[in-house]
Amino acid sequence: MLVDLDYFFAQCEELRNSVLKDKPVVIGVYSGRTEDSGAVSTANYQARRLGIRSGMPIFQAKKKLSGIDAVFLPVDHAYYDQVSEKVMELLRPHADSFEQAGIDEAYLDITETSMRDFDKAGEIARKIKDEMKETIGLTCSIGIGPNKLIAKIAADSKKPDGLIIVRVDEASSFLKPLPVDRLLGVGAKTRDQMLALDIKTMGDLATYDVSKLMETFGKTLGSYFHRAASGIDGESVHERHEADSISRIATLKENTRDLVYILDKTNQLCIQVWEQLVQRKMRFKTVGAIAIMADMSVLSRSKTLSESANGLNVLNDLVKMLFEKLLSDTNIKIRRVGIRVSNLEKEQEIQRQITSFFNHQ
Ligand code: DCP
Ligand code: CA
Repeated sequence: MLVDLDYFFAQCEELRNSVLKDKPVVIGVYSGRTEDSGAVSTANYQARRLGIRSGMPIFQAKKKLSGIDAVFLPVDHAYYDQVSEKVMELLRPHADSFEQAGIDEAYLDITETSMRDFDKAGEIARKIKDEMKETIGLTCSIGIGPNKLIAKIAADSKKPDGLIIVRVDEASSFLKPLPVDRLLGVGAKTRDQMLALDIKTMGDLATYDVSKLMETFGKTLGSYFHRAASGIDGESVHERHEADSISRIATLKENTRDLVYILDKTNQLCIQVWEQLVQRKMRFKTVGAIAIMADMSVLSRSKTLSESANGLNVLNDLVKMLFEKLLSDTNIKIRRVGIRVSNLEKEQEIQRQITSFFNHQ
């Protein structure tokens, strides 16, 4: 089973501000050069219906939505990470084995739990969707299939709020008409190369001469495309052992807005987080500051670096900057402070991650 949350960042924003639900909502990564420079991270379905897409320049999205009561918001990774953690906590107990595959998606091996019965698997999926809606307030799309590859493509085909079961004997007819770029690893460039060979659908790809595919795309990729288009995938669902974030949170002795006092506490938290990083030989790209305010509201700010870092001083400096920013945006006192590093990379594994996907044969 693959569970993927719908329009995740935008749905998180709707969750904390229900007024947004009736409007097109666009989440952007603002580069800061000019007011509107940057790219769309994601958008809710109202905005998508009006032509907004991930990756689109923000000025272009604004142009498309001009005259419409649309809402543009900057990404708030620390907050989405918190929601993501709750989502994963909800999902994990439903699986024999569990694999978080992104901030808003996870594979659940439910072979045992469902007793290999696809109808039972469907019931589990409905239960998960209900729980997700009731306890967290979010919708998701779920694909069920005989392997990870089919589950993923199935979930993608039924968004938003979808549930689809692709049984063993339905797999090839399900895949056959789909465009080739539904496959992981087929981007615009590869799609065009395939088009030149008159390969448009997965069916075309599955029946194409595999030796010719290998000639064009290389041996590894060529045979991967051939097998994947046929729905063949032997990958197991496995927990990624390295957590992809480390966080620490602490309560201040008294509620305060005094930066020196706050930093005294966050510096201790930074050391604890940094020690974990050193132990695991990890580098971070994103740093988040979290403040639980005197009125129990939660504020967070985060910063993503263009290059990963591992220094304690970098961490301290960023946390200082984030808390300065946070304080300047509110006049409420802070009760608890937290810091979080995410987007973690294992030093020697950065290269391996990129190639490992294609090395499974
Ligand atoms: N994301 C991003 N930039 C992209 C793609 C995604 O910043 N080019 C972020 C925002 C998304 C989140 O990752 O909310 C999850 O990505 P998905 O591809 O699952 O997209 P959504 O969840 O937004 O939409 P969907 O309903 O299609 O799953
Ligand atoms: Ca999603």
